[in-house]
Amino acid sequence: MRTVYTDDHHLHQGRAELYNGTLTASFEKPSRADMVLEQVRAQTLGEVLAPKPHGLEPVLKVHDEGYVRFWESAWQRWSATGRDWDALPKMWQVRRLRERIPEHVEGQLCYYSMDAGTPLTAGTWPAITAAANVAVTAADCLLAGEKSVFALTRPPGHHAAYDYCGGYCYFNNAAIAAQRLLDGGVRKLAVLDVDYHHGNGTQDIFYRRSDVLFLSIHGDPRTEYPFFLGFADEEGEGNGLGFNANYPLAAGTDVAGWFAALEAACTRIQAYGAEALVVSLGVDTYEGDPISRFALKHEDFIRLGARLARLGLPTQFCFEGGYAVEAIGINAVNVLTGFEGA
Ligand code: SP5
Ligand code: ZN
Repeated sequence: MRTVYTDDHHLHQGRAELYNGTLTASFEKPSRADMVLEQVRAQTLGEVLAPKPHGLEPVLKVHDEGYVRFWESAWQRWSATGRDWDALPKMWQVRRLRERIPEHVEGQLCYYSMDAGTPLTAGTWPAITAAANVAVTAADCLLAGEKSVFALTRPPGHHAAYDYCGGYCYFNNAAIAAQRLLDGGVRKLAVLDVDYHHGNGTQDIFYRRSDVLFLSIHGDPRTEYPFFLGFADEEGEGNGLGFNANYPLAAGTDVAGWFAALEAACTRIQAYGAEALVVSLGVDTYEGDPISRFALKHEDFIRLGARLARLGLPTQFCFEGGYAVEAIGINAVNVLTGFEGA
């Protein structure tokens, strides 16, 4: 399996996130993707290729233009106010506040954010556009006939919705890839999100559409981030009714419980008749993850990959979360070798 990767992710390096009431070093950091790349090489997964530039067109197909343009100039505008530290939002447009776009960059950051874990840094824009190019280039590999491909995207994307960022995510790499596949001729596509956290952004983008079946297995939002989306009764709307499937599991669910949900999701993908699969591959389901509460072990990731291979679909993996940095590469690449070995 080929991996699409660029070092440009290093340009995005958040200093801190608000965590347990204090500013704590960002969990989402460059060494995460470095560790995955190291394992891609160590396990000789396959060729590593650089992304091709695709401009903003693929991004604008799944995100609001104002949102995209905000990111394009945000750091320049923020730093022009004399500040040289990362920007973090500290206010949100909650119930009964006006849904108006502020004029000031600080207000706009608040308007376009859902949490205080997703900093605006000097290199955020080049890094997120590079990640989008990684996703698109990988999708083009599938369209060219490859059976599977790994988009080693960082920063991650699945919490990024049509017009807001959050959960360390800015542009929704998996959604960008999914749209590319549809535009390239795939008629029915499944996006399966196995990150510990609900893929609220991907759900948001495809919620009213029937050409994408979105499925997510995740910690129950009654107790887990992102708290306000990811419940089992979210089944899609309008044309999309019946094409959204959430599998919330109680924090602490064991490996057997997790794989039971995976089985249900796979059955649903098969019944849908998907022609291709995009996997939002977060490995924060690992037992040693510092911010999550599932219990998968190294070898369970091999089993996950093998199960997905049995769907028999052209499959693109997009890297998402995972914060046990020392294990992140092994866990992510185990899924991919499990897929290939099946
Ligand atoms: C891509 C991705 O995995 N994003 C995750 C964002 C999660 N951010 C909030 C984490 C809060 C975790 N709180 C857990 C407390 C454990 N002591
Ligand atoms: Zn996650």
